[in-house]
Parts: sequence; structure tokens; C-alpha cells
Amino acid sequence: MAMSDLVQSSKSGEIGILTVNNPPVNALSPGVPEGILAGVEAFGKDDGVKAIVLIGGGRTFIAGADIKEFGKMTSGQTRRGPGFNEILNTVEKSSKPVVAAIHGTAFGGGLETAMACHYRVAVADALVGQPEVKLGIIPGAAGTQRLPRLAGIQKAVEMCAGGDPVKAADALKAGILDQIVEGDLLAGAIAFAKTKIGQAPRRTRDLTDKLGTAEANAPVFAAARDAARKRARNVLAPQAAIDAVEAATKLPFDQGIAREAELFQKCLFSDQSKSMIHVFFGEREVAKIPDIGKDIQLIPVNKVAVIGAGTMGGGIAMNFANAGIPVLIKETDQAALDRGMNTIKKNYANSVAKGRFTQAQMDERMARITPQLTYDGFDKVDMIVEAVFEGMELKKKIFGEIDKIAKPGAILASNTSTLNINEIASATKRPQFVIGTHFFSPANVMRLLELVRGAATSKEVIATCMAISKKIGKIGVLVGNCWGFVGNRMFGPYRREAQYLALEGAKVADIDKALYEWGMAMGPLATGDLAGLDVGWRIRKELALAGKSTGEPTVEDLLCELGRYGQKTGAGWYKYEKGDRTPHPDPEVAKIIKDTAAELGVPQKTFTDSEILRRLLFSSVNEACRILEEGKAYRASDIDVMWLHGFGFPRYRGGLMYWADGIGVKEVYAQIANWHQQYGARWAPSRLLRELAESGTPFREAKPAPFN
Ligand code: 3H9
Repeated sequence: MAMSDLVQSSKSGEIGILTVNNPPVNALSPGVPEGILAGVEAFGKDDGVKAIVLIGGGRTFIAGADIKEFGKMTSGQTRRGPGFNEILNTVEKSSKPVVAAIHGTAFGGGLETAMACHYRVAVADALVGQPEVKLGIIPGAAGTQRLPRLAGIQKAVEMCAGGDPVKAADALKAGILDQIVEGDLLAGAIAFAKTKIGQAPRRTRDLTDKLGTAEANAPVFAAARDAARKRARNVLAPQAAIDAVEAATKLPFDQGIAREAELFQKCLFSDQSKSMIHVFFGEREVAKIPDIGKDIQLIPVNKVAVIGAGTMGGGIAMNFANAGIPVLIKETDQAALDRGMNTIKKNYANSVAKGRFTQAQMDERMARITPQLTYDGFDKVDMIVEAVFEGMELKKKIFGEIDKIAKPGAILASNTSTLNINEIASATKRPQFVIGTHFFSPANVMRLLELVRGAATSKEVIATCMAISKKIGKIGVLVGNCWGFVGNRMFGPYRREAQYLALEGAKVADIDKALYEWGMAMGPLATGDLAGLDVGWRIRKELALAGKSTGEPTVEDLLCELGRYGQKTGAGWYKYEKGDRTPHPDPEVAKIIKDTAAELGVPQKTFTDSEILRRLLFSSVNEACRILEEGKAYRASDIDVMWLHGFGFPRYRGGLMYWADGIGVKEVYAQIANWHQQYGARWAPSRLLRELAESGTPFREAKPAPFN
């Protein structure tokens, strides 16, 4: 008997089975809730059925509401009726026990559906969660009301405001699940359902014993609000989620639902949620490479080698070790190798101290990293990542060496941040296996992994590197080969303008504060201090030697000449106490800036936060347009994703281009054209920007040149 195309119905003896089949993740698209309702009602009338099992077909239970529907609601294309809550209430009211059988992920509306069932069983590797806050919304189908009744206030607040998934074993302990099923899920769920036949169903709405007292709950809510303010600075949804859970402790169930609906609606229509939903789809779009199909053969990568145990090499090795992949790490001298391994150890020990993982897990990860001074074993690895100093001659020498050693079919990757990948590949006889894998600093923390497609890089190598990115917890973004690639090309002007603003009279701390308060993880000058100012300084010196100086502002050069490389030397744009990363404004720096400005005859003025923000970010928007116009990125949303995961751009603002669309392409262009008049060539509007402004086309619809 088919209830709808999306929900199938069958029977096993006295048990009615409803199977949701809405690939890929059984989202609650139109038709799914209705199918579940029809199934429960039909089984309710069927005397031969004594209990019901709800299960997901394919890879998962229900992964939540259909996120594509939200945009339709907020744009007025569809309206959200009260429907879904009523459907869940009907399921809950069923006089026959309903058991949710969970595998994969019961997320958002999926967990809410399961909680409206009377019982929940799951396989051991299932995950449950209320991740709505990650989309800028809150649970909207009574999750904030049913979850505290099952799991208590503390757990409900944690899950609804934090959004992280919970493993089956923890969910069992918390009372969200009733049983973990070993072996076949459906068989286990049927067996469980049989034990409930004839019993009055346990309805979540009627449970009150875990709701606690106002006195006991007050500190829990206060602490949660405080933690959410810190963890999700400026974000509305986590606070709204806590308000909704609090309503569960103060209002009867149905009034609690009404309060939740109000808060849900407010969040759904907020700019923050629209931005975060844009990001959700952008993060999935980025993995799609137009000329590479899903059928492409991946290269198995089970063992890796990294060349260079410096800050980057060490961080890169940690990524593989964390993902369970053994990794060789090579240095040229023992002292550097020891230093690198000590840094890795220190980083891991910090994570253990912070409770991120256990000492035993740290030991396992350390054991996966083999330090060495030779190329021993390099002939057996599937991928080699070179992470030595940024110098073409050195990189070519190394690629020439590994070309002779690496086994046929091994991926040869360079962690270059600026250099021509084709030239690096030319040092080998197998350029089709060479690719750029540009990690962002700190490599073990930042999620962006810029993959640089060389002229000869094979599709297999690209697809494999995209897959590996996911495996090691990164977001891989494929970009074209050009100086500085895409990330640094956009970040360069942003940091350049920060320096110009300082020269024009803005205080160092005020520049950083404007960006930080707006939502960036750090201000641009503090970021420089963290990454090390000497990196750019060395690159500029190399360029100058090669006669390619860009004539950029020189405050950072002056700071570097004084040995002020940033945090690592205790001084950069700021000064730092030993062992402390807190930046302190430094009058010495203010004097250097003032003297330089006087020498260059730069007039001094004051700036508002909004002027600071636009000066920095518009310069990047202009460069991003140039990148698209040259065909070095696939789409504007890839650029958004890069800003989020490489540069600490706030997720709730959707990424650089999405944010710029909010201002409007015409206004951005007019301002840039104006600055072009005022400041000269560095602000020359890109052709694409001008064309978009003239035709009124938003950035998100910009058509890049064919990728090259
Ligand atoms: C909610 O439930 C609100 C309720 O409280 C209120 C209701 C009234 N909708 O990530 P993947 C697509 S809010 C639509 O690559 P994975 C995704 O776009 C929702 N589409 O796979 C992709 O499509 P494509 C709460 C969705 O294995 C494909 O599925 N739930 C949805 O790495 C594969 O996705 C969430 O926030 C969706 N809900 O991870 C869960 N989910 O192939 C969000 C996925 O065309 N989803 N797609 O690019 C996830 O966390 C992950 O996708 C999941 C699978 C863990 C499920």
C-alpha cells in the first residue's frame, strides 16, 4: 500500500511500517509530513495493526525540514501553515504505539518527528540533533518543547542553542532514545514495538519530571545565554532558542509551541537566517566542479608524506593524522624536525587540556606521524604535500626529487600560497599529478583548503583532493592558477587598505575594532600579527628584487625592519606580553605611522566604523570581480565560502559577495569609482564590476569567464 510517493507503507505481522523515501536525506519536503500522517491514520483504522514503526529508506532517517523551502517562504512564494505541528500532534495522539527507528541523522524536523513518536530506537552510529541555529533559525516543530521533556533543560539548551549533533549512546543516556539496536534496525524496531503493544503510548508532551523548577533552571539559562553570546557573537538564533526552551519550563505545552512559533518566525525572516541558508547551499555547491562528474575514479589515499615541518607542514601533517591517515614528515636537519614535532605535540596537548580529545587519542595521533630526515618510504605513499619556504627554485628542486621517488599515480601537491603551479609541475615528468593545496594558517585550524588547478592537473587528482578535503575536515575550493590564487589575492587589498587607513589617521585599534565588532573573527592588523608580518615582507622583497614591486604601503615593511614580526616576536602592529596573545596598542607604532604619513604628506582625518569597513571590504569585492572576470573561480558563492572559512568572515552575513549584494552593486560601484578618482590606480573598478553595475545584475548572478 503506497501512502504517497514519498512515504511507503507495509506490514510485518501486527506491526505497520512507514518508510520515508525522499532521497538524498529524506528531508520533510511537501508530501512527506502528509504521507506520514496518512500512514498513521490508515494504520490507526486497521485492526490488524497494533503498533507502528517509522523508518527512513536509504542512507538516513529524516535529516530535517527541506531547507530549500525556507527561501520560498520568506520570499512569499509559499506560506508556512500550522500544518506540520498539527501532523506531529496527530502522530503523538495515536492510540497505537509509534516507534521511530533511526539511522544516519535525525536532525531538526527529523528529531522533532521522532520525539512526537512515543518511542525511539537507533543504531549505534546514528546521530541526533537540533542544528537549526546553524541556519540562523530555531527548532520550529516543537523541538524546544519536547526535547526538554525527554532530556532535561541542560541538554535541551545545549542542543538547541549549540546545534551540535549527539551520538546515539549519549542520546540514550540523556533519555532521547529508548534503545540502541544491534544488527538490523527494522527488525530491532519491530521487536521493540511488539513489547509496547497493548500499552498506553507514552506521549512526550505529558512528561514533566525533567522540566525542573524556576530556581534550579535560572542559572542554567543565564549560563547558556552567556556562553552563546561568546560562542556566537552577534547571532540572534541561539538566544531565541534558549528563550523557547525557557518557555517550555513556564508555559503549558500548547502555549509553549505558540511561543516557539513566534520566535521561529522572527528568526526565519531575519537577514541572518537568509545569509546562513545561502552559506549552507554555497558550501555544498563549492564541491561541484562543472567538468568533473560523480563517476570519476578516485585515487585511494591511505598514506601521506609532508615535506617541511615548519608551522604549515606541521599543521598539515596534523590534519591527516587527525583523520586516521598515517603521515611521514620530512625536514632537512634534526633541530628543525625536533622543533616541528614539539610544536605538534604542544598543539595536541593544548587540545587535550581543553577537553577536545583524550590523552589516549592524542597518543594515537602522534603515533601516526613519523618524523624523518630522508625520503625513506616516500615511494610507498599515495600523496606527497610539499610545505617548504615560498621560493620557486627550492620548490622546483623538491618536485624534481620527488618525481624520481614517488610511485606512479601518487598525487604531488604543493602548499604554495602564491607561486605558479604550472612552473612547479614542469619540474616533473607527470604534471597531471601535480596540484596546489594551499592550506590557510593555522593549517590545523582553518577550514579553507584552496586547491589550485594547474593546466595539466587530471580530473582524478582534483576529485580526489576535493574528497580528501572533506575527509580531513576542510572545505576544498578549486581555483585557477594566478599569482596569490584567489584567497590571498582578495585578502591582500583588504589588508592594504587597513594600512592606508592607518596612514590617513585611523587608529590601529579602531580599525581592528570596527571589523571585529561587525563580526570578523579578528581585525586585519591583529590578523597580520598572528600570521607573521614577515611573510608578506619577504614576498614583497622577492618581488622588488625581481623588479615587480607593487609599490604598496610600507608601514609593515618598517615594522619588520625593526624586527616587529607580530606575536612571535612580542611586537608587530601591537605589543604583547610574554606568553599572552592580548594585543596592546603601542605608542611607538603610532609614532612610526605618524612620521611616515608626515613624510609622505598624507592628510590626517577621522573615520567612522562604516567607512573603515567599506574601505576594506570593497577593495576585496573589486578584486573578487576581477578574479571572476579572469575565470579563476567558478562562482561568486565560492568566494563567499572562502571568506568564511579562510578569513573569519561572519557566517550570519553570508560571505563577501552576498554581503555586497545586500548593499547593492550600483552603490558599491559608485563608491569604488569615487575612490578611484580620489586615490588613483589601486581603486580602478574591474570591468566585471562596471558591467554588473550598468546592467543592475547582482554579484551572485555574475557570470565568470570560462575557468582557466
Ligand atoms: C529544520 O528542520 C527546521 C525544523 O525545526 C522546523 C520545521 C518546520 N534540506 O551535506 P551533504 C541536501 S531545519 C534540503 O552534501 P552529507 C544537500 O543540499 C533543517 N536539502 O551530505 C545536498 O544536496 P546536493 C535541520 C538537504 O552526507 C545533499 O542533501 N536539518 C538537506 O555530508 C547531501 O548533503 C539540518 O540542518 C535539507 N535539510 O551530510 C541538516 N540536508 O547533493 C542539514 C541535506 O544537491 N544537513 N540536503 O548538493 C546536513 O547537516 C547534512 O546535509 C547531512 C548529510 C548530515 C544530513
